[in-house]
Amino acid sequence: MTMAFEYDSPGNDVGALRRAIANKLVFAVGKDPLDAQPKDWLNATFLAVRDRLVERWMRTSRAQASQDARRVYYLSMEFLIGRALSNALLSLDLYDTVKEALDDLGVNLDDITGSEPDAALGNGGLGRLAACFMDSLATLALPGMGYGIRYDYGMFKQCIIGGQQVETPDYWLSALNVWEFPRDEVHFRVCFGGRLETVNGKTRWVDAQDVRATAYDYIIPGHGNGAANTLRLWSARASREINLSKFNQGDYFAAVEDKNHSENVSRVLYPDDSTFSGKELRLRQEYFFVSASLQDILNRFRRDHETLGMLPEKIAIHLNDTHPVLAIPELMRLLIDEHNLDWDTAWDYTQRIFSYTNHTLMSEALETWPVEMLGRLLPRHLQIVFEINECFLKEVAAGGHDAGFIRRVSLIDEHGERKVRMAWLAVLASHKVNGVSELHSELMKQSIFADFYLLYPERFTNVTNGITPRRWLAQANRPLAKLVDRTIGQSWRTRLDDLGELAMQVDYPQFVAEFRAAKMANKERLSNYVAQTMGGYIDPNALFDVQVKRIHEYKRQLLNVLHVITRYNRILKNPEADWVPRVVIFAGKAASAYKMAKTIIHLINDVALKINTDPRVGNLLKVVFIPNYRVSLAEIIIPAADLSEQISTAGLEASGTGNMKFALNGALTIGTWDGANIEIAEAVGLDNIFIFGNRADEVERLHREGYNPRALYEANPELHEALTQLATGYFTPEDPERYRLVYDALVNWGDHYQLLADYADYVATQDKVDALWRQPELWTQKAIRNMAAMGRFSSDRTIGEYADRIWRTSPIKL
Ligand code: 26Q
Repeated sequence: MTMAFEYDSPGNDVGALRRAIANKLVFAVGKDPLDAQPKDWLNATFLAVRDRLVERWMRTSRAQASQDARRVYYLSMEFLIGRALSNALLSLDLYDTVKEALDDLGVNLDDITGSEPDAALGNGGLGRLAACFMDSLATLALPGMGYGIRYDYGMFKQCIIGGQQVETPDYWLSALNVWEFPRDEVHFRVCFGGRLETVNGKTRWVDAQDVRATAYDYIIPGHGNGAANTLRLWSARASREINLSKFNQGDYFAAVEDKNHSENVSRVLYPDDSTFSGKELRLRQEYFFVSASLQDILNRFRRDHETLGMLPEKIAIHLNDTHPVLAIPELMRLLIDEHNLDWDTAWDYTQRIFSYTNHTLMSEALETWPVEMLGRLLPRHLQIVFEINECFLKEVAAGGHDAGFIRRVSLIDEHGERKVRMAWLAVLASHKVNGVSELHSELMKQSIFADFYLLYPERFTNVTNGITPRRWLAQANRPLAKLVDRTIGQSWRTRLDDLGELAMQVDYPQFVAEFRAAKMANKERLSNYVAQTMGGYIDPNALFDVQVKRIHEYKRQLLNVLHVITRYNRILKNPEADWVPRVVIFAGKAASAYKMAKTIIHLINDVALKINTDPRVGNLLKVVFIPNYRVSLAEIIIPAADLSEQISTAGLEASGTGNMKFALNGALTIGTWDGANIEIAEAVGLDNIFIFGNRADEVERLHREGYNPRALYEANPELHEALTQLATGYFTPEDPERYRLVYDALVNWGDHYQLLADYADYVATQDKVDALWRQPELWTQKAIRNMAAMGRFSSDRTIGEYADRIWRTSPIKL
């Protein structure tokens, strides 16, 4: 570096920020302040704030390199980040300063943060978990980065038209994306197709087509610690702009088509959650980002090290579910074919480098790729997988296992069309495999991975999920965060256990009252949002009963609807009784091909229409489906909830993370003994949570021994009434058959998710919720106890466990 290299560190007082924002507006955005729109102010503010992060970012990268710490690379197909501006401001502790600077310029900060589009590069829980993990990695100053795909189109936008979900594309890059740094100089070739050739005993992959992966970097600020990490997302570029020979032959369109074809790889996020569909483009996406990431990782390592000898000591690669599992044969290929390592060394390194998190036990979500497809697209990888399998099965056979066992653990499923089992490959190649809650990690060992658990018991472990308190309390719930700050100070942002000090506040009426006031402010905000975006009034004095998450049968939004219908019927039979007024709030997207999930959305809206317009009900019961659930909407809904619905069939929700967000924001949970609900119950105490329904072992027993939903339907008059209303078009007289299939699925076709088995206990537990609501003081005390017990569910704790027990890496010094 020459001595002439000088620059000004940006100042952080109101005046400096005011000038910086004004400068950015004029010189970078190119707007006259007289014409500037909220978007322009957003970009100007963004750029000014970004300047204040860049120094930290560079300092962090240099520290990571110079300290040569073991780096962790988090590979994920999804990062559900949401908005960046408020988060960055809070991490720099500049929120109030920038607010004031903008005030001076006649601009309201809240107006402009509201115009930022969400970065919605994920479906749901798994993608949001990855985003929380990025936040915690940076906040703990751990040396690491995330790798993923820069989809042009993120999660679709959901509109509700005539009560039904309609999807429209989310072209989130249409706004000037000032948060990303395009790194045109960082690019890698990713190959598909072609064939294998053997020359002098060495395999060569030839005649492949290729795309170019180009890097885009996103700054992930650490909270108040001067660190900033990188999330690197790959975008596909045609390796040649257009096919020149076709172009010269005068076929312009065919020439451009080729370009489009290769660039399609990073075009769109698959909007499927918890189902697997074996689409070739999806396989291309998986390999595309994994190959680019591994080339980048090895490049970086080679820059700082003479040989590859230290590779497994210096890097850890984490697989967020099986979606990036092709990283395993890709690392083998790179080490053997490109870096000339022998097979045994390459395999030893691979096993020491990789670790894997499983997020589901449901068979329909487990990835398996047809051998035929893999062989056509990635012939060398298929060959490597076969070879891994051969070595492995030999070892298993030598261990004395029988043919049935060998068939079950084989990486290749030989029933019908041959398929590669990606989860088996992940377990085999990783030194650690974890589930995401205690129950899930146990069930994982007993069910899908039972055979592997027998072979490699020491590999299996649990790391319960967590959430970042920066976004999910400090940012989303400013009224409550301020109250907590006033009461116990600000340390909870990075030491969430400190919330424990709040427990004693239940005896201070002043605090209890202020806690209620904060909740009320949040409910008013949500009520205003509903009024503005959907029309219609919801009364903030009512109990806000909330279920927001992807729509899926196992999550049992339908069970919630059955309770709503039952409540409606009860009110009609006894309108004068002393009912607790409730607003039942739903939000969530259905996968575009998931018929039943879409029908459930339709049903919620049909039931809502009937109930909300029934004058006999008035304000005693309202049902609202809020469209287009996403991170920024969750930040409004969750702080406003009184009751959190976590009612999955026991054994099926791996963890849940929404459950943690609600409890942290002072909602009480009604939930099944499932996923992290169990650990939440243990943390808050059974007196402070509403648990109902069959447990996982009972669910499993009913499943095995047979279960008779029709008998339950016939025996319970209220259930009978609700289901008959569904079957006979009570809510949709204009189309009486609309929900016949829903009825059939429950009563006649086995009720796969056992809603009817839990119905009676669920409704009875909802009555207990009402009873507690009538004692507002007691309710609030329990809500406070919930919040106070959430320390364990910080993603800082989660990431700390990964770092200690799985990645064996420690913070860098800044
Ligand atoms: C796979 C192949 C092809 C297309 C899509 C997919 C796919 C995509 C996303 C499969 C599954 C997912 C997402 C799964 C998911 O979000 N699981 C959730 O993970 C959370 C974080 O661990 C848990 O809290 C939830 O319990 C779990 O459901």
